Amino acid sequence: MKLTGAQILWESLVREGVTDVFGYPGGAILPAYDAMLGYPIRHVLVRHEQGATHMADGYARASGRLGVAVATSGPGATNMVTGIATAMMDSSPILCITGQVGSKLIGSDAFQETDITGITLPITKHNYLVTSAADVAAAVREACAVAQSGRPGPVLVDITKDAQQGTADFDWDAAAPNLTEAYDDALPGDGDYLEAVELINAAERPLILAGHGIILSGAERHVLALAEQASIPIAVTLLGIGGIPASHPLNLGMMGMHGEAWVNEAIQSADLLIALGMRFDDRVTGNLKTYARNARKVHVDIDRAELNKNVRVDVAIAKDVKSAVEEWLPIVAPRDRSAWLGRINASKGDSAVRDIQNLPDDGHLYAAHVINDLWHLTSGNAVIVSDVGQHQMWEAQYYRHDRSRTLVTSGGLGTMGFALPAAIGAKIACPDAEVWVVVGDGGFQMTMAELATITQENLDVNVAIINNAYLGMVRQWQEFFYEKRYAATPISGPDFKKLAEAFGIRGATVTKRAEVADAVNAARRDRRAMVIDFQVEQEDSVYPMVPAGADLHKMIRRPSPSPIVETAAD
Ligand SMILES: Cc1cc2nc3c(=O)[nH]c(=O)nc-3n(C[C@H](O)[C@H](O)[C@H](O)COP(=O)(O)OP(=O)(O)OC[C@H]3O[C@@H](n4cnc5c(N)ncnc54)[C@H](O)[C@@H]3O)c2cc1C
Ligand SMILES: Cc1ncc(C[n+]2csc(CCOP(=O)(O)OP(=O)(O)O)c2C)c(N)n1
Ligand SMILES: [Mg+2]
Repeated sequence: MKLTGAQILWESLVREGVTDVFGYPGGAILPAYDAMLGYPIRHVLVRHEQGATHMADGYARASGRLGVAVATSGPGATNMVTGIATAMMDSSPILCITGQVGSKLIGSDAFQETDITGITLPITKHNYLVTSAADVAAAVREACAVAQSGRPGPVLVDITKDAQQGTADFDWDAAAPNLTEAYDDALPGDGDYLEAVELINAAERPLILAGHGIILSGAERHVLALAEQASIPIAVTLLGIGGIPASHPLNLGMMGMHGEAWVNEAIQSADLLIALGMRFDDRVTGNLKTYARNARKVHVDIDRAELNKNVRVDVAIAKDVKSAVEEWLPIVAPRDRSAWLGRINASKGDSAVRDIQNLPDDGHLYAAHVINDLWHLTSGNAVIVSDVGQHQMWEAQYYRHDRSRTLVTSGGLGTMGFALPAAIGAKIACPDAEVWVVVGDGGFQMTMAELATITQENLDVNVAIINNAYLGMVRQWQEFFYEKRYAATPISGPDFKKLAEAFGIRGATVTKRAEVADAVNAARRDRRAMVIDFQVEQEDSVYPMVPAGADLHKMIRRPSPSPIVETAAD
């Protein structure tokens, strides 16, 4: 069957199961846009191509399906760079399609020509420059496979205008990908699983470190079964949140810089760490020299480059975490570890009582209260898409996620402006989910133009702006480490309620705790979007905190007396 390159693009995407794309047109991608009208594709017009990539990313993280973003050449393509790097750092499977100038013009500084495959080489898992219609199908099919196989990640396909306009025979089967080992998840398992299980069976004080890889692998139930079978407590990374139910008694909570104090203490006193699908990010380990010195270490990661990269381990297994744990389960011995669990529990102290709801109202509105109330009012069932900053950490601490893929956030790149567009992607992927954006006043102002996308697509995405009139996380570092010299962190903003209304979206302003429930309930009652401006305490800080590079057990604690109960013993 003879088709144009543009038709082959959509024919291939549709056959790959793609139903939704996020994009913005322009000259070099016009043939593809024209051909798109003939295919069953929902196209969401974004307001900035960065938004398209974050939407594709949010789509992928919320659903596990490939997210697709489309842009034109030059500025359209370069606007995608931040979103691609965000997806790369967090192993999110997205496919970016860009138009390119005609193949004969490449290298001539043609109008809107940019070497996007060169620019994105270090931030894509793989990328392609396609200059002939005959090559489109194979490139698209392979790109879809590479993005989703092994350790997922972003892939970019740059297609010249003449490749879109030219014709070729479309042969679906001949274009089937033949992945090399590097992109295939059927890696032979390195490391001895018997050795890993021996360490587990012998350990007195084992601890599972559960990461994003568990969610990517679909290993949630397997890891929980391992923990329950051998009475092993679990600590989660920021991106592992939701992979293990927060309410499960063996789930201790988040580790790392803003993790629970008792979790970091447990890491430092464990005799075995079982790291599953996590990459020992520096936000997780603190000072590597003093990190978990008493512990032997088992590490399972599908990407062998992660093994022995940051932390030297005793058993390194390059394997999909689900198949690794499946192999272990029949031979992991049930054991009574009540002494170890009791010790961790004791280190929580009285202040582990988390319900800050019951504290007396001192007239101030605290971000932690807002998030805790949001958790209660949504029965913990919402998909929360958080941005980057203090509010992100409070979300991780005070919204208790019991289900996988219900927290979508940028961890590795820490991309402000991610949340609003990523939430749009999450809502399109999961139309029945209740989707909330939790975003700072700084990050919201980076991508708030996407409110127009919400209106145009008639989406029910609610937005909780945690408005402290500061670039709060940076202000906190200035308070702790730069003698409160607040250089460039006080930030003004528009009247967010009026702004929302200007976009045709309901708006509300909340300044007191007593008003939180009414606003959240109003947002939830109606199947239209709403933006709530929660004007919170301006100079509050996230506790506990391990200063960057400090020993994990040396945390800065909330000074007492404090209006908010700490989450761990002081
Ligand atoms: C302001 C801020 C503060 C932060 N503070 C903290 C903090 O206090 N605590 C914290 O935890 N994080 C924190 N983070 C996030 C941190 O930077 C990292 O993003 C996070 O720790 C990474 O978690 P991860 O290793 O589980 O996930 P990823 O970085 O996504 O790594 C996943 C790993 O799983 C592997 N993998 C993928 N698929 C599979 C599979 N099928 N089988 C096996 N392995 C697989 C991958 O190869 C990769 O190594 C913070 C971020 C920001 C922006
Ligand atoms: C694109 C981008 N620029 C700068 C930063 C550095 N940074 C990290 S947190 C933060 C402050 C975020 O402020 P806000 O969105 O208001 O959230 P808050 O911390 O106040 O909750 C900044 C500037 C970043 N992470 N991303
Ligand atoms: Mg702020």
